[in-house]
Amino acid sequence: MAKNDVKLLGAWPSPFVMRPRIALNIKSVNYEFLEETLGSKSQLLLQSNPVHKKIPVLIHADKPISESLIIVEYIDEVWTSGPSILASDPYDRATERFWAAYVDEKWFPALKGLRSAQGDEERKALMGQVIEGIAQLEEAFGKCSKGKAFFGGEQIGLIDIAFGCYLGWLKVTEKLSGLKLLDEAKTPGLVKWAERFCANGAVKGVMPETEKLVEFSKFLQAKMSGAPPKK
Ligand SMILES: N[C@@H](CCC(=O)N[C@@H](CS)C(=O)NCC(=O)O)C(=O)O
Repeated sequence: MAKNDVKLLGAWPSPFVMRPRIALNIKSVNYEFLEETLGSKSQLLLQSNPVHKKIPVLIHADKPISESLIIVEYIDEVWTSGPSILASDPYDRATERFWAAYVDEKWFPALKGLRSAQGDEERKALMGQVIEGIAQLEEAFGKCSKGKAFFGGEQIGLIDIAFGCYLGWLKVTEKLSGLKLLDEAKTPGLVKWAERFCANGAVKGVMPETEKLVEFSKFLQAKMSGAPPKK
């Protein structure tokens, strides 16, 4: 597959953009990474994803595909010679899609909400949801991994990609709040899983460094409030 047959519109800090990047790495597919500039949208993005106007967008042989989890499934179905990302068993596949939807629809919105929470009460409620979600994911990890390295078993699967891509922002939240969210005592499975996921060859090069993300988060915060970023 020629590199210019596969293009990915994205940006380095986006957890959603990491997903197709990891999937393409798993399948050893070369691709051109076209970085969008913060605060503006390229013509190519607007014409490729006119409905949501969001990244990531995968452009394969001039055809655009949007929505990170849909792109990951597309990659899995097109490049079948690489390791499978989704489970072959229909029940396991349904379970993977369930948890992938859970982290996107319930868990990450609570984590993200912490950034703009108004007052201690709202912050406490959101933190409670984040912690409860992590406990549920710890339990899911035990059931899905069946003692193996990843939610997907021996290999990185859909839940690993969906949840794992939020680890950078989870670490930023830990740093800025001073609270440990993945904790040896309460979530031993996820602590080890997170280490393995971040060290995996398909992930290492695309997982942003926490310090860089912390700086980016401060920059975003300042941009939202109109103030210069704090050093
Ligand atoms: N559900 C989408 C979410 C994508 C998303 O929120 N992308 C952000 C970057 S992290 C974006 O493009 N934001 C620009 C905007 O909202 O206008 C997916 O999974 O791909």
